[in-house]
Amino acid sequence: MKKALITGITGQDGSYLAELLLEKGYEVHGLKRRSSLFNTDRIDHLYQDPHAADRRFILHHGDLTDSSSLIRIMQQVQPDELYNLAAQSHVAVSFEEPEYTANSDALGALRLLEAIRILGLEQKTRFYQASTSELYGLVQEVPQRETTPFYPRSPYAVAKLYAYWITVNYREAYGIYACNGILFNHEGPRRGETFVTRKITRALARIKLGMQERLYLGNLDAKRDWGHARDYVEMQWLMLQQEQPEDFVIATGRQYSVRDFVTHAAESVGLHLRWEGEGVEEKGYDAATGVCRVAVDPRYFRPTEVETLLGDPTKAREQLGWIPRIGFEELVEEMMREDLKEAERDALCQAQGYPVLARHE
Ligand code: NDP
Ligand code: GDR
Repeated sequence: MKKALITGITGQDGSYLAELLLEKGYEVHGLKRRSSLFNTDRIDHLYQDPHAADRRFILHHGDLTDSSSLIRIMQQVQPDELYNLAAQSHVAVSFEEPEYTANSDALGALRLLEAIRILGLEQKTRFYQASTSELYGLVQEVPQRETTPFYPRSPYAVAKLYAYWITVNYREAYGIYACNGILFNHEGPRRGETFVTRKITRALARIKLGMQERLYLGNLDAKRDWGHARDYVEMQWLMLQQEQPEDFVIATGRQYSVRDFVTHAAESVGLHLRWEGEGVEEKGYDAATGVCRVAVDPRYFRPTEVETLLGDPTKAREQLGWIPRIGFEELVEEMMREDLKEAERDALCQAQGYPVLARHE
């Protein structure tokens, strides 16, 4: 039985990848960091009693900023495949916490690669690094492919640039099977609530049910190549099954703006949008007409923005047989549907007098 270790198993991709590997018969180990409250919502359905004899899903406490925990877990598990998905993954937050972002996102990758070396696992453990389209930042070529020069535009992207190159370097220096998946934005109902897609679908669902007044966003003209996380984790696995380790761009090759995303999401649930500038006095949502107002709040602008990203997945299509199954419309509609269910559940709790936290970002 193959063993995989996933860092970032409690995140969006980690949860989908864990499901996929369990389906494929792997023993799946996950690194989770300590938190004061449970942080395993996305993987609770995979939980197995620690006393079960045939357990194939095992969690370990550790942190990308703590070498000793990484070496200990790697020594214990001796994985065939190591997926480094853990990161402080929010671009805007990286401007507020640049040093921590560098520590976890840049040095975290180095610590894992060093653990492979220290333990003499160079010929055993295959390494996947979660690289990102944010490396292209201020784009030098359209569409972006594996050979497009990088120009990172945030502390997050700069940290991920280090992780990208240290992965390439350890592959060349020590013969480790190590590769970068340069993934463009991928979303889904499990997306963190403060990324723009989920923020939109969650807010529109709550507005429709009268639980939120208005949706505030930043740069509506930013363009992204959005795919579905379920499709993308399959490629992460496939990259580790090749004869030679290589780096791949994973993208859909189609681009939409934030404004397009809001428009499609609103239409799919019968809301009529009105776009506003700052300081709007009018009512945010009128249930009688279905008119819903979206306002721009400059607090969501970034000191340096990535205006446009569009990937060219030709290499992945030709070498990995990559064809994204879930298109933009289906992605938006699935996210809207799931957030409506969540909002309905919250509305029900509220109606019964139970407190519901009004968390929006
Ligand atoms: P999430 O933010 O959903 O998940 C990040 C995971 O990393 C969580 O499990 C989080 O734990 C964990 N984590 C954060 N810091 C540490 C740390 N110091 N030590 C250990 N674990 C830590 O990200 P996604 O699932 O969306 O993305 C997965 C990876 O892919 C990330 O590296 C991201 O940067 C990268 N990426 C994502 C893309 C996307 O569009 N989703 C596109 C390209 C790259 P906790 O749950 O406790 O917070
Ligand atoms: P991104 O994702 O920065 O591309 O990084 P995010 O969804 O945060 O932003 C996408 C674009 O939307 C604009 N935007 C807003 N963004 C947020 N979060 N909130 C807002 O209110 C808002 N309004 C407009 C942003 O300015 C940006 O242009 C994601 C992360 O998953 C990274 O970890 C990953 O590497 C990249 O995708 C590929």
